[in-house]
Order: sequence, then structure tokens, then C-alpha cells
Amino acid sequence: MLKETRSKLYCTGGVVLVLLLCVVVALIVNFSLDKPLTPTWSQSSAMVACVPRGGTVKQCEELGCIWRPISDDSPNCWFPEDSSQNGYGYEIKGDIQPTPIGKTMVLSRIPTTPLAYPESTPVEEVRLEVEYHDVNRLRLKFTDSKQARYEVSQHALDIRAPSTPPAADDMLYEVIYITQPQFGVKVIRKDTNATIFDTALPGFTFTDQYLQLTTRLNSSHVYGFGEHNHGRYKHDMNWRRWPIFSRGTGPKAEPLNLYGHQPFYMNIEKSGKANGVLLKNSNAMDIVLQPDPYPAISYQVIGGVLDFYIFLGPSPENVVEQYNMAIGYPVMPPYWSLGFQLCKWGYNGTAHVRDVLRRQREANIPQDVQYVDIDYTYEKLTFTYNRDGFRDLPKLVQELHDMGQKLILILDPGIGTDENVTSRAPPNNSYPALNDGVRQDVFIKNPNKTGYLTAEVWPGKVYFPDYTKPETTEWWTRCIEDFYVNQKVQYDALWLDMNEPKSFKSGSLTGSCDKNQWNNPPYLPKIEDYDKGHLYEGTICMDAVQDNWGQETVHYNVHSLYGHTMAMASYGVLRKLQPSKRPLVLTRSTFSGTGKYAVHWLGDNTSEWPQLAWSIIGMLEFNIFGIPYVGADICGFWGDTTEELCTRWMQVGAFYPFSRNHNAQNYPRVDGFIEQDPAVFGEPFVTRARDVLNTRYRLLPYLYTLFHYAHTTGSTVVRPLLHE
Ligand code: MIG
Repeated sequence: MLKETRSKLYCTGGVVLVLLLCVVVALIVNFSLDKPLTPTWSQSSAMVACVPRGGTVKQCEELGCIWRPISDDSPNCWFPEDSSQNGYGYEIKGDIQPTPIGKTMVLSRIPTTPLAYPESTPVEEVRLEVEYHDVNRLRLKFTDSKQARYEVSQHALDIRAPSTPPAADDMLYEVIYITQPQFGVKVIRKDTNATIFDTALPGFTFTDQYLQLTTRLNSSHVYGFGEHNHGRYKHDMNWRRWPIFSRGTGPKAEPLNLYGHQPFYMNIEKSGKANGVLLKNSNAMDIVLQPDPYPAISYQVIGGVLDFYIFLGPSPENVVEQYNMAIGYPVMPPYWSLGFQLCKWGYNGTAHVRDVLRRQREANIPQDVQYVDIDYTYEKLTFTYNRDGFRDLPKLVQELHDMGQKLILILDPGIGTDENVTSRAPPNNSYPALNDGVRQDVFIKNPNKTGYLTAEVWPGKVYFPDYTKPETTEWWTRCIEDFYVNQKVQYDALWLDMNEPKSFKSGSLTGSCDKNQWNNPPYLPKIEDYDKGHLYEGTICMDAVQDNWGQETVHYNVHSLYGHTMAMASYGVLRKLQPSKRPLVLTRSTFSGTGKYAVHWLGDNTSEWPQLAWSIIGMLEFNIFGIPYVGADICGFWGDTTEELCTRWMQVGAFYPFSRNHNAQNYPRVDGFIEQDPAVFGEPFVTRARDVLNTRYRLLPYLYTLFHYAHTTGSTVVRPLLHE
């Protein structure tokens, strides 16, 4: 009886918590309305780019297309809308063939279709495979019918197809094929007769390094795509362009690509039913949104295959559940990790950390977790700790454990190679992480495969481990075990940073990246610094070589999988190291499916008011990306916070699934930004922070229950009102 009452209470509490979060969201998110841009020509359907972005009038006319600039983000050159004679794109060749779980067909390119990038070889025959995975899930996969192309490895993301299809009568959808004036495929929701995915438009393009597909939507209510700072939750469809490609950069007002690669959106149809679509693809891309009356999404992708998974809900929660079931349910976080957490970059030693801990305790601020940032390392070398301020790090961990608290440790992937430093590394004046790594051949290779690519991060020159290689996981396991067991730093969880991967010097330190198809692709999505004309800004050369689980490939293809593969490897090590405990891995860079292995924070924000509002949107989005354990750095990372901002941020952040106050040092200023742990401000801040954290702690059982549901059914932990 008692048990039953309690579980009922938990449920009610869960709803209360959800509603509470909804209120916060409703208060802060500004739901402005879409104002459609008036089309400038007699447009009777969605418009499709003939040149993805930019271009000139002359080029456009030579292609036989129409020049109509609309906005800064929109394409300027369009396929003519009346393509009744020949069509633009592909036509179906031969019959549609049945397969055990769907249909397959060959599409051949209509040779008169203009190509914006003739240097990118067109794929003359594309195969479309349609797979019915479940009553509410199907897959549309466009590939080269003649030869294998790069595609996301099953090792990185394994979405299993069933061996038999669902019963046709039970399927929520039907798929129809349009043959004139060019090929198109439509997915229709049977009960409302709504078309939810519709490529029956001119301009489907499939070339070696430029792929384009436009799909008309049932409505302009679009959510998701990441990782970006979106500024509002429901997308502004007025020709906004969102680049996707992992980049080590924090949220700003500009439409930039951030840390993760999340090509997933949700659309709320006119009937109120919801559908979600994943494009399983790890290459750089632009997403272009177009407004009513013909809402549509254009994918402009520079590699891989066009592999769509469509989820039919019908409720928004169902969509997220079905998406999570496909990519893997989110990890179940340990209970302690729902407590309040404290971090700062710039603690100058364990004494400093002890001071901070002591003052929270004296102020009665509940705190479950303490972090140490890169300050603890010896000269920034991963898997070392310095014998100056941090000489008794193992003892600090012990003290934390004695007080029932936990320690989370930062790990950067870049392995330092500067001999002057590595030859003095404690404890043995050597650096096994590097030496063993070289012996095991685990690092990303130079373009010509002679030697390893040298990048620059905190330790100076570094090599980046190639986590797409099985040997690398073995080596990584030994490094992590050594630090835990032999060096006795018995941390409770790992925090993975700089794993986009981020390099301070773009390209390579031992020479520039060659000018070639990988570093300078024919089409460069509008990523941060695209005006530099290359793809490797802030990271390594795109023609560096990775193992890709035995199917060797260029970094160009697997770049956005770096954080994901590092998280997979790290999750595996923790499971092995502490088999009776739930691993917690906090990662900056993510991909579709990372939530099965790791959790996420929203990166390097700034102590400014708009950032507080933006964090709520980011949090909601990661809940639909399958990473519900998410939060932003409370009180802001860069800059000096203010007491007022920090108070309000503590009050919002107390309801983040991941509640951590974290703050940057002002590198290279050694004194850093002002401290912003709750106790440091004194009264009345302390009382306010304590009160709201106590509210969080009172609600923890409900929060924990919501995570249980997320982990077992794929539901969200924080959700907007529209899900309710
Ligand atoms: O170049 O480790 O996002 O949380 O404090 C900055 C230092 C490197 C970025 C992380 C941030 C962390 C910081 N890191």
C-alpha cells in the first residue's frame, strides 16, 4: 500500500515538476509569430535553390535558373518553377521492386538538370531504399546505386531494421511516388491524409560533394536541429540558414554551428499531430528553412548519403520516444548527479578548492559535486596531476568522499607531445599516454599517412586520439585505469572537453592544409568563419586520416563524430572500472545517439541576461535530441557575473536537469573573473540560493523518476507546454 501511494506521489510530483519547468519556459521564451516574406514572383510551391548560396546573376542565368535574392540567408538563384517539359533532378528508372521490409528503386539523373558545382561528380544512378521499420517509423535512404559511399558507421550509430515489416493495416503512414515532371517521394499520415514529408519538387541533387534535398512540410511549426543558439524554440522559418558541423565555440546571438551535430527536427502538423525526422549523416551541411505558405526544409549536405528516419508520433512525446528508441535510450544518471554541482576554471590548488567547499558548507548550500578543471594537470597534460597546488589531489577526493560528495575530473583528448614537458611529467618523468599511444598507433594521421597530425591545444603540440579505431579504446582504457588505480585519483565521473576536436591553430602545426576537395570543398556551408574559404577553421585538416573501424576515411567525413566516439570509449571504460556504478560522462560535443553514453552541458556561455533565456531553449532542444540531462553554466562562464544575474540564474538553474555553477578564469589573467559560487556573495544571495536549491532537492525523487522514464521509454525530462 505504502509503496503504491509513494509511486503515485512520484508521478504527481513528476507532473508538478514538468509544469513548473513549463512555467519557467513560458515566462522566458518569447514566442513571436512568423511573418511570411512575400514571395517576389508568382510562386505556387516551395522554392528550390539552383545555387545553394551566393552566386552571381551571370552564373544563375547560365544555369538556366532564376535570380531572385530574398534575404541574406536565402539562396539567390532558383530552379524555374514550371518544369513541365523535362523536370530537374532524377526520374525513376525501371520498376519499383519489393524488398522484405519495403521497396527499392533506381533513380537516374535527368541529364539536362543544371549543376551548380560541375567539379563535384554527379551520381547518375541513385538508389532509394524505403524500409518500413514499425507502424510509426520508416526509413528513406538515398545512396549511390553503383558504388559504396561514406556513410555513418554502424559502430557509431546502430539503428536496427526489423527483419519483417509491420502489418500494413497498422501502419500510420503510406508512401507514394511521384514520377512527373521529376521523381519525388511523399509520406502521408493515413488518418488525417496529411503529407508530412514531400520531395516532389525540382532540384534533388546527388553529387560526390554536394547533395541537396528539399522537403515540403505540413506546417511551419518546426523545432530542433542543432547544435545552435536558436534564440527562440519554435523556428523562425523566414529563410533562416543553420549550419551543422561540430565546432568548439560557445553560444552567441549569431546563427553559428556549435559543439554538436544534431540533424533532427520535429514538426507539429496542422492537426496537432507531430512527426520527427532524423537525417543520419555526419557531414557538414546547411539547413535552410522557408516560410508559409509553402513551409519547407532544404538540406544542403557536402557528403555521405541521404538517410532519413521518419517518426510519426503522433504526440510530440511519442516522437521523442520513438526517436530515442531508434538511437538508444538516454543513460540513467546516478542519483547524486542530480544534486547541485560546483566548478571553476582557475582554482590554483586543492587549498583553494577546500576553501570553496568549506564556505558552501558553512553557508548551508547543498552541494553534491565538486569539479577540478585543467588546473589540476601537470603542464596541461591529460592523465597527470601537478605536484604544486594539486599534489594532494587524491587526498582531496578522499575528503570529498568522506563528506558524501563526489569529484568530477576534466579530460581533454589532445595528448601533449612536447618532449621538454613530457620528459618531466609526474610521477615517473615520462608520459606513457603518449608513448603507448604511439606504440599502439592510436592517433589521427597526417593526410599522407606519414606520422600523426600535430594540432595545438592547452599542452601545446598535441596528437588527437582516433576513437574510430578499436585499439584506441584499449589504450584509452589503460590510460584512464592508470590514473584511477595507480595514480589513485579516484574520481566519480568524467568531463570531456575540447572534443569537436578543437585546435587553437587551424589545420596542422607542421604545414598548412593542402588546398583540395576536402579542405576547400566545392560548397562550403555557412559555418563559423566560412568566409575564410575552408572547412578546418578551429580544428584539424579535413584530409587527415582516420580508421573509421577499418573503413579508412578522411576527417572530413567523421569530424562531427569525434566527441561522440570519445564519449562511447569513455563510457565503456567507466563501466569496466566501476562495474557496480552507473557511468557518468559529460561531453561537450555530441552526435545523434550520444545520449546513450553521455550527458551534455551547453558550453561556454557569457554572464549576460540574454544567455540565461537562451539556455532554456538549448535545454529543451537537447531533450528532444535524446540527451535530457543537460544544463548551462549557471551564472555564466565568461565574464564577471553580477549578484542580480547570478541570483536569477541560480533560480532558473535549480530546475535544469544538470545544475552546475561554472565559471571561467580570465586567461591569461591569473586572478580570473570574480568568483561566483553561491557562498561567496554573502546575504541575501545565500538565502535565496539555498532556498531554491532546497526546493530542487525536495523535488529530486520526481526528477529521478522522470529520468527513469527517459531511460526506459525515451520520454523527455524537461518539455515545453506543447508536449502536454
Ligand atoms: O579553452 O578547461 O567549455 O568549461 O572550463 C577553454 C577550461 C577550455 C572549455 C570548457 C570550459 C572549461 C575550459 N575549456
